[in-house]
Amino acid sequence: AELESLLKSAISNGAIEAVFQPLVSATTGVVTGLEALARWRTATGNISPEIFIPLAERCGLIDALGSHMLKTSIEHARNWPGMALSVNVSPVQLCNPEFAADVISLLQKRDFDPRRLTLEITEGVLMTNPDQARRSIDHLKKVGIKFALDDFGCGYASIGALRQFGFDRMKIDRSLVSALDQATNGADVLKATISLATALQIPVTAEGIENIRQAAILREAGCDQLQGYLIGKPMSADDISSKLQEQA
Ligand code: G
Ligand code: G
Ligand code: MN
Ligand code: NA
Repeated sequence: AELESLLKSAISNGAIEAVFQPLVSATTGVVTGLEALARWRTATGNISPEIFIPLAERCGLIDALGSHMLKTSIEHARNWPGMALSVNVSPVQLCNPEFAADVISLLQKRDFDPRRLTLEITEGVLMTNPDQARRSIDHLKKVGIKFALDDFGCGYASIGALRQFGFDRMKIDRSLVSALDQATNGADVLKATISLATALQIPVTAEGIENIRQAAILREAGCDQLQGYLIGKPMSADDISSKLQEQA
């Protein structure tokens, strides 16, 4: 209960910040987009999003947290013309019937091109509340916002779901990528998954790339976008600005 009230004030006083992780073209290595990730720094250390995101979901703060993240992320992305912006959205937000209209009005107020924005969602919501999820997704897609199915391969989402809900991109979970380092048939499963998505004309991002061998396998298997510590860790907005300057 104490953490809950700390979180509440952290959201309103700006103690929750966005860091950004580069998304690069698999063929050229050029940064084409940035994924915003929430960070909570306190006087006694950082609290992981693995703790405070589920807490926010449980105690009704996720809509406020999500809208804070979207606002700060687009404020920063304004300084990065041409870059795509990805923002994670909780299933709880997507099931709120007001979510879509709130996002659209926020983008309008801040004059941010909806075609630059991708919302990353995990598969859970597609099973628990498919009707509301579909309504929110359809509404947001109409104005040009894109959707990525996050963490693909660590749960039950099927390639069918990708298509049914109109996802624009699939993100291969980093557990599948790290499995490439073991002597199993991990590479075959990955390649088959990527070919299926590619056959449906759904582009694939590989997450959690930590070494050049993984990068080579995934590029070869048809991923058009790579992400991970090898390419770039999540960074402050200032560090991203410098990185983009170098590439320009
Ligand atoms: O950044 P890190 O890898 O520590 O994130 C841990 C988890 O928290 C990931 O599953 C990530 O998607 C999630 N996460 C990070 N930032 C946000 C956010 O702004 N909103 C939501 N819903 N999840 C986030
Ligand atoms: O669930 P989602 O894919 O949004 O989670 C993103 C999380 O993964 C972030 O917390 C980020 O810090 C973490 N992450 C990003 N790249 C890597 C990587 O190469 N290795 C590991 N272990 N974690 C990563
Ligand atoms: Mn994500
Ligand atoms: Na992920």
